[in-house]
Amino acid sequence: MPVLLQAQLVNGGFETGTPAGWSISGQAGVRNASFGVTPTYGSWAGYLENTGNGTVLAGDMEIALHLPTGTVTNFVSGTPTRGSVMWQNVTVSAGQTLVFDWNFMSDELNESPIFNDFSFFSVVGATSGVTDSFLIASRNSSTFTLGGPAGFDGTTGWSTTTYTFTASDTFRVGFGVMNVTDGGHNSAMMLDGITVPEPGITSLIGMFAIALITRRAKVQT
Ligand SMILES: [Ca+2]
Ligand SMILES: [Ca+2]
Repeated sequence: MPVLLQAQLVNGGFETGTPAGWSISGQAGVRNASFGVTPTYGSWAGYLENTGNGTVLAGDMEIALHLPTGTVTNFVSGTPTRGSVMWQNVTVSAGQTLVFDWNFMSDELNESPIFNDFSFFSVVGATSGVTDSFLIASRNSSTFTLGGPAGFDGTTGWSTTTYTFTASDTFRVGFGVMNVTDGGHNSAMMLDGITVPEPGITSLIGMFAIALITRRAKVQT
């Protein structure tokens, strides 16, 4: 059996009740059900928001996440102002996946669409040259259920996103929430169940089957 690289992603479910293992630039932490949204696994979820004195500029986010200049300002039209990011480095083999649950919420839903607050995630390899970034949700592109936690107009509800690593490398996996046009009317993203599963059981079964076939062929000759 080959030795598999350990993914080493830690506290992806935030069940320490803290963001331990994650680096943060801006305002981020954890929330439990008392906040008004139930985590998808266990008692705690990660939480990032885009309003407040602790938030940071797009350029600060790009430096923290190892993203090219302009990445964070080009996700949507309009001018991003301030927000928050959290990240963690994880070592994986090509073909492994990153899986996470997210729930975006905004206090902009009854404001002008120019306040197109958004959330995103990024995956940047240390040596492979892989630099991927994706819009997750925004005030204008997402579907919301009105209501939600105090201070917000609505939530998208929980969704699961899967990303497949295309190289073996150590990747900086980052998540962010950004304010657009002004610095008011909070938007936030909760995260839970962030995992890099070990290579699938089906591929292990496949390897085992090939071993059996090889062995049988040897017996017959
Ligand atoms: Ca959790
Ligand atoms: Ca806002």
